[in-house]
Amino acid sequence: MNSPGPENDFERKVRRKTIIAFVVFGLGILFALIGWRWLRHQPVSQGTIKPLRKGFEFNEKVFKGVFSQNHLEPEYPKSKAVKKPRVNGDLGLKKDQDLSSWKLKVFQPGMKDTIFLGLDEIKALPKTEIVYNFKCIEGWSQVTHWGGVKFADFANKYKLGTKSGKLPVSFPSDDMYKYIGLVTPDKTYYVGIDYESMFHPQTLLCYELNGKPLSQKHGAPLRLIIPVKYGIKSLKRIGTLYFSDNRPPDYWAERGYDYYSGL
Ligand SMILES: Nc1nc2c(c(=O)[nH]1)N[C@H]1C(S)=C(S)[C@@H](COP(=O)(O)O)O[C@H]1N2
Ligand SMILES: [Mo]
Repeated sequence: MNSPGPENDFERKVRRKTIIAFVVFGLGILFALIGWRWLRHQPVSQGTIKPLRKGFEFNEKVFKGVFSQNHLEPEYPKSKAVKKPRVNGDLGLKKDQDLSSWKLKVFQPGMKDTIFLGLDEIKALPKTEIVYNFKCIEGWSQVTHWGGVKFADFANKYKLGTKSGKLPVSFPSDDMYKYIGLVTPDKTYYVGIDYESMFHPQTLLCYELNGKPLSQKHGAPLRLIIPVKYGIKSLKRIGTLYFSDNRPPDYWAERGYDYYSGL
């Protein structure tokens, strides 16, 4: 049986390697199972389990670190914009908005009176157009042409966003409220956005798509267009806009998506 010799030596080596391979493979599966069970038993925080939330927070730190007011998303000629932009998401848009009675409600801490603005007052500010690649977090994108008022122009005009009431001068700034919250008139869709991204020069309070007033499904009469974020943050049909040092509630963050959702 166990005849000595080179043949037997070879077989023994093969058998040993096979056993090692199986043990390593088995341990791998065991650790994967233990890891998976551990992950599943982690506490949930803001819609997702803590270790994944930590991953989001790390991403946020990295993105904020490299984020700059001077970094612009690429823009395209108008001819590149799609003729029939797709519609995605109708939270807060189930019924048509009566455009004649619509007002934008605006407030920030310490403000004496809440401001109500009509679309004509917003349109009175300088108009800015942008053609860029709108990206949905679900994985599609489309080049679209939008028109409206730069959020920074709007905030400056109404002296909004700073605690001192003076115009924002530089970024980052301790004088500014850390977040802006946006809510649909029926309050079913809401987002929170860091002030750096809101004051980015490409962020618009938008009232036009392809040179025409926004349709109901695209967010008439006024929506946000924020090219430095995924589409989830470009809230359609703004009812209320407010400033805060606390993170405003955010519909998709409550359901496990990344709060920051930056590109
Ligand atoms: N009020 C409201 N705004 C919204 C949504 C929504 O469901 N309701 N969906 C968001 C998402 S996920 C995307 S991708 C964009 C889509 O904008 P569009 O329909 O103009 O293409 O709107 C965003 N804003
Ligand atoms: Mo989206």
